[in-house]
Amino acid sequence: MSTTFTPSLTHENRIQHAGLRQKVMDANAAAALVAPGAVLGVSGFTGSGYPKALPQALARRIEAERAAGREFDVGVWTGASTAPELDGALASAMRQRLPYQSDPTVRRQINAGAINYIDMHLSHVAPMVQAGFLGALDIAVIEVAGILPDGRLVPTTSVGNNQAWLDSAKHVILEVNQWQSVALEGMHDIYRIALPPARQPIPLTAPGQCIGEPYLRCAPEKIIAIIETDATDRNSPFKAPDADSQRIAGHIIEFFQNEVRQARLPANLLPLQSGVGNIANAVLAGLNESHFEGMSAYTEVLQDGMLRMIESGALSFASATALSLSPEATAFFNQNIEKFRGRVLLRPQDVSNHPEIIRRLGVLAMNAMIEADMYGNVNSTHVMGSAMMNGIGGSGDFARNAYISMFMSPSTAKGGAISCIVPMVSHTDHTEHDVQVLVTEQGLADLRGLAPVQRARLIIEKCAHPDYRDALRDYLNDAQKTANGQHTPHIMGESLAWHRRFLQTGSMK
Ligand code: 0RQ
Repeated sequence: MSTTFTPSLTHENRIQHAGLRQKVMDANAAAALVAPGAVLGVSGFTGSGYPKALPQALARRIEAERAAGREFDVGVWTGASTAPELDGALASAMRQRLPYQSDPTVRRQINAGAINYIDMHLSHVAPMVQAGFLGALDIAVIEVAGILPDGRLVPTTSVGNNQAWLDSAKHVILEVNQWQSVALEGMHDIYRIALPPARQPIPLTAPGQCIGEPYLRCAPEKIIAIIETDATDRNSPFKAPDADSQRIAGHIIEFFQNEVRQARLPANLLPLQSGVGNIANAVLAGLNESHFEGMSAYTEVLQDGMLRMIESGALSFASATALSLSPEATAFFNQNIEKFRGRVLLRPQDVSNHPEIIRRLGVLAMNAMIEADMYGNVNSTHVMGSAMMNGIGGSGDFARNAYISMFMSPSTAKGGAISCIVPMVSHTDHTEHDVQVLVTEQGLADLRGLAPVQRARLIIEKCAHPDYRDALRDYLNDAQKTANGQHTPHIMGESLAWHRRFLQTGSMK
């Protein structure tokens, strides 16, 4: 992409459209425009670019309405997870939530059965909303860095589903955030994917290619309110990589080195995708210290690890839909934003996570999991089969379509009381067919070209914690003796006995 982009926005003049300046009001006045039962399409992706004022004002209004005995709830659709100012504030007011969250209060409400949570592949959301599969969208609430004289909108630190919300919603409320750097202008690539039968191939053949324009578009007459804010994105700091994460990173780097030696991957690898969380960050830190150079990323979130890789030169380009930076990395990014121009591009999530592009580029996908079974099926979302953790997020978009799909986790959880390698997963998000490599701190199982029983033997020996290996071997041996077929032997009455034992005794042992 061009590095000679000249931004139009200035810090002092963020709302440059004369007519829209008349729509500025405070958050309480804007919240009064939201009707009970409304479905809101809200900006925000992994703690970045979410509206900071309207959700809190709306939460106060809903509380007051309910105190006066009037029913009031809302549906909340986002890009992915947001922050306490949005998900936390509205948790008790939500009737419906999609497509991904990681907020403790929302999680509690989901698991109490109080919120209808629709856990979706992130690339599916925009087309399904645009096709009308999910019903009408009443109001888009979108954070922007500014508004140009002709009404084009400068996005902030995430793009997510913003263009889809602006296109589909009946009305739009904008938050213009003074805290967001005006220098973000030019670092986005907004491309619309048409619905069938008008859909065309997406002309993207390299992570750094621009195929759209750097602005969101919205018909000015749909905009019913503009709120001015000055508040930071709120991401939590990453933990320093612990020993297990470092071991996982080490196994992955060794695997990549061997793939290069075997001429199965080029010396600068293929575009990387990395999930959220501390393990993912540790893997990136490990890659930054490895000898790989000239790498690229075609991913969903750009977190601290990737920022450091860009800074060190190990990563030449990162395409994502959102930044997901710690407060320190956010400050560094904002102070040094010009260094990142031409090296970072934020795209709509139906492009960042699009199967066609992931398959074309040959993305190397690295995602965390809750548990895997000995045949390689992966559970990313449910604790003990029933309780929602966060959601599938983009992991399925990448896993199904990656060049090599890897899942990683420590081999145990809760101080060793849980084995993350189990006879049968208690919930399946990624089937064995979408999982080519499993990694724990114990080792890496390369499952490519193996049949189920071969996979099981390798996963047990390479990935399971030594405390659970014998029990897994016993289960597999017993299953081979008693199962009604030898392709994927299971003992139906026992396959979930480890989970049952944990629920009854607090330990799988
Ligand atoms: O619990 O928080 O109470 O300590 O799960 O586990 O090991 O810290 O790992 O933070 O990377 O999260 C899969 C949830 C992993 C995440 C998941 C408990 C463990 C701990 C967290 P505590 P860790 P992480 C692109 C990719 C789906 C979305 C995705 C996730 C907590 O990575 O949500 O991949 N992924 N998106 O103790 C019971 C087990 C457990 C367990 C771990 N087997 N049973 N509890 N835990 N294993 C990004 C987006 O889509 C936006």
